Amino acid sequence: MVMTGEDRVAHTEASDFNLASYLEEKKQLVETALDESLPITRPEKIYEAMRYSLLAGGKRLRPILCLTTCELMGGTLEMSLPTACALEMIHTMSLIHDDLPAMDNDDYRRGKLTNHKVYGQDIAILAGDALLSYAFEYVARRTRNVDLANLLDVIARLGRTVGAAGLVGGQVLDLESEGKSDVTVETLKFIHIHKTGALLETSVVSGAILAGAKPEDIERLSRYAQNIGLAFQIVDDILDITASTKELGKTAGKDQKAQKATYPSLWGLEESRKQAQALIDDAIAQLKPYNRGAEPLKAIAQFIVARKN
Ligand code: GRG
Repeated sequence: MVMTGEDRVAHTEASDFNLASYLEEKKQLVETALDESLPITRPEKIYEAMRYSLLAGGKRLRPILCLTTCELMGGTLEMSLPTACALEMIHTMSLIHDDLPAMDNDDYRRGKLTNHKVYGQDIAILAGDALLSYAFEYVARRTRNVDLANLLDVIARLGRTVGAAGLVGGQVLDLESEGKSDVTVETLKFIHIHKTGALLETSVVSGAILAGAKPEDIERLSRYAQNIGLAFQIVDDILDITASTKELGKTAGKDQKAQKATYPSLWGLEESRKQAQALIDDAIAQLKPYNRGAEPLKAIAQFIVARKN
């Protein structure tokens, strides 16, 4: 019998683990922490713009991954929650900038008007900048009970992830590839590893580092994350074709309109789905030594291919 993505998620739930309630519980923790992280002060406009996008919903996958790996490696919430919030601040800033007319030019994100549509491009750029710098301040000032060398490692990894070696580099190659008909799978992989995979990998690995995980565990979790990162983007490309604007909370069908090379445009939908599932199977194989402790990471990997937005 061939299992669909949703069958696989249900299968995980049948094995005693309820992903939906796990995600909901962690999401609530993150929502409350994010809300408390950023009170409005003077000049009110910039804090309001930052909060508008930071508290606009979203799956909160990156912070949840960080909390989950920290817990798996024996760490506590006070060790990982500030980094989890910082990951969401960085992710949110990247969405604000990605939506700008100079980049992907979208009017909707997470089912709401984009930041620049509400506050104007000037404030949207500044809100992104302010969220990015606050993320680093927040990790450095709020993290508790973490070995300082490990904390420094996490801060360095966050810096590398957002810069030219990560999100910015991936975005530049993405912009350069738009409208080109000769984009190779290798270039596409480079774009997605940097634009999407890097932050997901840092989310997974930073939780483990904060908990003081051993190098072999960090290596294993890195491989898990690289696989789910690429699968996440393949599914994103598929959803851009198959899901509606309402389901996505952002404009659907944009890749084709912008003549973007995507996995489905190179491989077709069916092969793209197969490739995403193969990556998820590889990711799950990395979790074998952790037995039942790895149920959440396993279920999250399955959720990534089964998701509808
Ligand atoms: C980081 C300095 C700096 C600049 C940003 C714009 C840019 C450079 C990079 C683009 C990064 C980007 C938007 C990548 C796409 C990642 C992606 C698949 C986003 C969707 O993530 P979900 O589905 O969204 O987790 P939610 O809304 O659920 O959080």
